[in-house]
Amino acid sequence: MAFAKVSVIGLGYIGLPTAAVIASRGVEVIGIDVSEKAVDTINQGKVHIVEPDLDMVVQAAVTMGKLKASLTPEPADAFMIAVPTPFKEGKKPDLSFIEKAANAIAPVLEKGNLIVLESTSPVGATEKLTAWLQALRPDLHFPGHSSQEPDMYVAHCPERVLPGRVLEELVSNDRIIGGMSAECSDKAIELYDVFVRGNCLKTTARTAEMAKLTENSFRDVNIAFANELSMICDELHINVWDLIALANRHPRVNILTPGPGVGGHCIAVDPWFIVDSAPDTARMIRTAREVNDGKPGFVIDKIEKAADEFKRPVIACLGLAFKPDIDDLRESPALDITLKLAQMGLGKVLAVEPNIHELPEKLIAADIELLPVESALEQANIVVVLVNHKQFKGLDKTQLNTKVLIDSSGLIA
Ligand code: SAJ
Repeated sequence: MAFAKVSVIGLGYIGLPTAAVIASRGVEVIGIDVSEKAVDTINQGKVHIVEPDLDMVVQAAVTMGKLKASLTPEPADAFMIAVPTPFKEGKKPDLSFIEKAANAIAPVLEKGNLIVLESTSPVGATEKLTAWLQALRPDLHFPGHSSQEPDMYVAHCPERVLPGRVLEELVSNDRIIGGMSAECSDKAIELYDVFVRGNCLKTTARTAEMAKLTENSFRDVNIAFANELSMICDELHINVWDLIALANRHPRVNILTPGPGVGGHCIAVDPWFIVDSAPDTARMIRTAREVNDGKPGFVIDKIEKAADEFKRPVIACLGLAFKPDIDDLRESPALDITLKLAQMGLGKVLAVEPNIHELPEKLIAADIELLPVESALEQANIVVVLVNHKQFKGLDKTQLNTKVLIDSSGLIA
């Protein structure tokens, strides 16, 4: 086998499922993470993140002896880097985790190794990674950075899986593979062929980087259109949900769903990488980000106005997750809105989130109570729909007749 041993650097939402799926194909996988807790948990066959079926796949891979986690890298045939790429001050991409990964693997690299960057990255990051590795290992020859025939392979293959469907999409999605050279792309395709059923589409590293940013920006711009429409319709006293349903009957119109804002760790971040690279040209992409970032404030203003009508209203917030039918509360506009309402002291805030059993510490500290939907509705004067979880779909709407309803997600409307 061309890849007898694969190392995955960063065992988070992308790295761990990737490591486990490759291990399930019989390849020896060593996962590297800086968190001792994550490493220990995985080595016990358990998981430290929530994703459907991931626990089973990890447990099987660890039990079979194919997946092992460690704090320190060791030699392997291929290294897949799946570390975070957040933005820092001024919405500039922060590549420090990629640089740390390069520093960590450099000492164990051997001639002929493949290094794949999976982290969503600004254009030029794969070239930077290659330059860092070349500087750290002058004895090896990296593509584009050595005067001699390269003996190392470097490529970018951005992850594209949807949280909540990661295991399925890891295998079934097409992959964009952009090598530092055509040989690098071919080598990386060999690796992805081990576990990907979709097509591996060959391109350059820069195009692959831009493709991933483009996909998430496309979605962000389209969601911004829906969010802007919802605010315009509010001003014009038009039901935006009826409007969208009608407009979407046109064969070439497909408007997405307005919501309380755009959450998650990708769509609200990645477009800024394009804006940072082309600040004067990326005008629509920047505006879309601003529209979506402004939506939670719009929802809060509406709730504040409604609360003015009561002495100390009870406000029930339905949904805390960053999107429907998941339990992921990170970067969630619904959670931010709920917390802000409590901090503003508008009234008693009740949270309903059927996918979790206890509230995060900061919500408890703000005196927010987690309740089943029925009890929250019983007590509430104002009901705010933030996330369209399936558990809310069958709600008895007559129960809401006596309440002020603010439906940011179109559950009832
Ligand atoms: N949202 C709306 N209205 C919609 C659709 C989504 O308000 O019509 C909101 C959601 O509620 C959520 C946010 O947008 O807060 C993002 O949700 P999402 O389901 O659109 O995307 P993510 O962030 O879960 O995953 C995205 C995916 N990218 C695309 O669909 C182009 C996924 O394939 C990527 O792998 C992932 O980002 C990533 O890691 O980059």
